[in-house]
Amino acid sequence: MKRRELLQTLACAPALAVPHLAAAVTPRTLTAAPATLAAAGQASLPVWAYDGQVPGPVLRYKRGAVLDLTLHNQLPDPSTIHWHGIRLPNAMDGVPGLTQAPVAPGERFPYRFALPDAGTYWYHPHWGTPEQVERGLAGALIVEDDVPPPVDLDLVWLLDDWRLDANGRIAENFYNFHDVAHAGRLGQRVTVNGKVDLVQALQSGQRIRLRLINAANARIFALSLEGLDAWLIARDGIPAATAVPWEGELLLGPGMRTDFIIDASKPGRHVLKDSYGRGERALATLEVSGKASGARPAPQPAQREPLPEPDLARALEQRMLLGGGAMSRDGWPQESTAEREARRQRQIQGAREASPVWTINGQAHMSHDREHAAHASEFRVPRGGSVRLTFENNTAWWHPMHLHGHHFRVLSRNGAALPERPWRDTVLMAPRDRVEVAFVAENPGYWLIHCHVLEHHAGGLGTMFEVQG
Ligand SMILES: [Cu+2]
Repeated sequence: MKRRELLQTLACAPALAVPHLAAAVTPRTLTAAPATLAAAGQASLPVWAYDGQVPGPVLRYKRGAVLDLTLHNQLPDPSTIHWHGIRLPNAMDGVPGLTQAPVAPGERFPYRFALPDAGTYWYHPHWGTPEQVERGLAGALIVEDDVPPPVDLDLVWLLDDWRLDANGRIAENFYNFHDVAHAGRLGQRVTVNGKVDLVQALQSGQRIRLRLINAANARIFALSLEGLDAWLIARDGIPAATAVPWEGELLLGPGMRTDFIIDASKPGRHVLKDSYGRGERALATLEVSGKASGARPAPQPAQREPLPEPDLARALEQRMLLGGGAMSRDGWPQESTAEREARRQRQIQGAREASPVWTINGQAHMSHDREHAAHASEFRVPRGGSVRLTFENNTAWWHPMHLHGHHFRVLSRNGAALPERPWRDTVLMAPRDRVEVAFVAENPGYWLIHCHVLEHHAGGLGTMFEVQG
């Protein structure tokens, strides 16, 4: 059976029927609950955690395996799990009020779907997302290559930042107006796997794979590593055509992933740095012991499995104009006086709710983490149809735009064609950028397109489209 047919079979079959995949299924439970643990440089920090860990456990599967996981919600709030970057049936996408009911406190929800693509992915809630992700609910989902590039160590580093208050606790000012209207919630404490100043010991001569995941609410990491030979081999899970030497700063927006191969050829301490915004921060250190070893040939990325190729000649063309935010040229979303007052009262009473600040094609899509059914689809496309989508960022801010359930090719940026047409599930847009992407609408259902700065999404910067089955 061809892969495309397989996916179509999966898409129209009930979630439990996956007869064509022989890989073993090992059911497991993942519990989301409050916990107090050492994280973000604090000896005991109250967090929300998956299985008592921050970040959550690394979930590892073979390509083609079936993920069979039951979320047990022991949080005081409803929750769901979204599987970022995975091409899956719509009912498994974890969007409350759109693909499933929110999982109430004390309740369980089974997620069961095949993993079609190898790569570095991640999971996080999609209900009350700015708060739940900031409190610690995020983890890596690794789907192993059929034939991985040979390495001595395969490391997964989940990058995050934390805003702590004067008492060293997670600051409670979620959804505050300034964060929503500007760059989102940035924290003063930057961590790798929940730790400040993580040190990884290596032996000289080792070759490692380093998988980086940006799980921060809003921080764009500007990553650099000096002193070691390093190559970029995958973005957003998808292998690059060839390994690209890592030089200078690599921008990794919220939701985005990047995989590197790094050779521990020189002894000493080599620091992974972030130079986003003002100043420079050490994220983690690779500490190489032993004698210097010689340079090795560049690695080969894993073989890329074919993804459904968009048919540009017949594609549905859509434009998405991103507007609003602080310093907007064209004004802010319109609200009636009554709506504004009702929302202000709810906020005063403690509702976790943003104000409408951002728009797509003139509409602020509010309550997007809770009440999707109240929104209209931005466009509809028959299953198997191609879509050519142009994002125009008419704002003064950066936005990592994420498409649920699909990979897309990036065709051009600001009128300049990208010859390789790289595959992504999240594309980072600078202020005033114009980016064209294209994809095949594979699976029936309602899919989100939104900014992965979580406060921007909460403030209206998201929409959805329908794939008609
Ligand atoms: Cu944004």
